Amino acid sequence: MKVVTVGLGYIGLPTSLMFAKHGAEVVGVDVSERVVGFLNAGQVPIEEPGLPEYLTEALARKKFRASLKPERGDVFIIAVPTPNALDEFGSCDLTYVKQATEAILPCLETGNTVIIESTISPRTTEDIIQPLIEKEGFRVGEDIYLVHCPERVLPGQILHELVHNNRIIGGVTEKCTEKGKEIYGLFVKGELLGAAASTAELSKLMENTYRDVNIALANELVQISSKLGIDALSVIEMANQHPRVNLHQPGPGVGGHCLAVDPYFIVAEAPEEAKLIYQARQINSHMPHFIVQKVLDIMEANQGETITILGLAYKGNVDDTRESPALQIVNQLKKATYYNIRTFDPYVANSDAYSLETALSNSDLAIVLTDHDIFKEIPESIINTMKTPILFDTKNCVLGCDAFHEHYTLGNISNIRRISKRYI
Ligand code: SAJ
Repeated sequence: MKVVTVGLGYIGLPTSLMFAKHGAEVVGVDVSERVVGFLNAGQVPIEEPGLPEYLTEALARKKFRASLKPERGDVFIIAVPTPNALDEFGSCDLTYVKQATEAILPCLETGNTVIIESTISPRTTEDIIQPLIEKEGFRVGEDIYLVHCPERVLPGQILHELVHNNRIIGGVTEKCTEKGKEIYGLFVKGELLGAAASTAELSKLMENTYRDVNIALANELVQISSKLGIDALSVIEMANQHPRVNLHQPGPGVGGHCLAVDPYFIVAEAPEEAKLIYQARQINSHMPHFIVQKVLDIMEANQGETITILGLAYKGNVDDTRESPALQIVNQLKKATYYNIRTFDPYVANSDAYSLETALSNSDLAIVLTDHDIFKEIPESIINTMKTPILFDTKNCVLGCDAFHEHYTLGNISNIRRISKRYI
């Protein structure tokens, strides 16, 4: 089987290499000369555990090569980005998906399968992609099999989840679904769930929306509890003892290219109906501002000068800063205050400090915005180099905080006080 993948990013690359590992001949296509050059030279341009080894093996076995142009094959997989459009509700911008589809059209032959993996707004496969293919004279379901197979993999665990997650195979016809199942059956050990293409599209969006709405509930609880002087984290712990309750964890906001983006695709299609989904987005988008306010309160109470931001990535142990609330917090602090702002993220190239030690030395406040493992245990010797050892752990992930003289979380943030003068 020859697979042509269009888009070699966080999804297209691991998917290509997974097909290659399981015996398919894979041509990965990307518009970026840099990405194509890197990959053919054996270098992986993104941080994801296991990928470098998969690439080395695929290149050595001549099962994978990267190219700027699509070519003929049996299966075409489109895995290109779908950002929010710059319209009222941030609808799904299908520009790249349409361009990728147009790019493969001249290569299509009867019997081929076209798979859309990109996250798309409901009805896109049938209303937009199918007509593009049919205008070339093919009949979808008879000559070309068209399927929407949304990805569900968690960054940081992509290679494991590609194999073990259940997978929705949304065919335009039954035959399309069957073809999709055959193709993913090459490596997927989870269940292959047949569905209509439109069901697959909306299910994918609802999975991320479910999480976004639940995180919004936790973030709203933080704001309520902060006003009432109640520890939100203890409330969550207690409430989750109920057998049918699973409150999510609050944080500095919701980042990444999924939860912070996909719910708008639903809102844009049905704004009158998607009120809760929209409101949840508003709550989560407000969290960076809430955090900045609390940071200002802490700094004011302690008359500090330097703030150290620990973590810029949108979540722990990844290098991805897309939609990261940490970046918004840094920008707001830089714009609205005269404090010295120092950032440190070992995964992100352009942070200010190059080590935890240089980041914290002489600082007045450490704010943890990303739960990287390296921040979970901060050595006492480093904490002692701070001018005022105050921690604001927005991810509630730092262990053994005794060396900090004040330790704030989203649970106790209503109790900000001035620390003893002798440490200032
Ligand atoms: N977050 C919280 N509280 C929580 C959980 C997460 O504030 O209780 C925040 C994280 O810090 C991060 C954001 O939410 O900023 C998103 O992180 P995540 O780990 O929930 O999800 P992603 O964006 O890395 O991956 C999601 C996954 N979807 C679901 O869990 C439903 C993944 O399975 C999808 O494949 C991926 O989106 C995608 O590509 O759509």
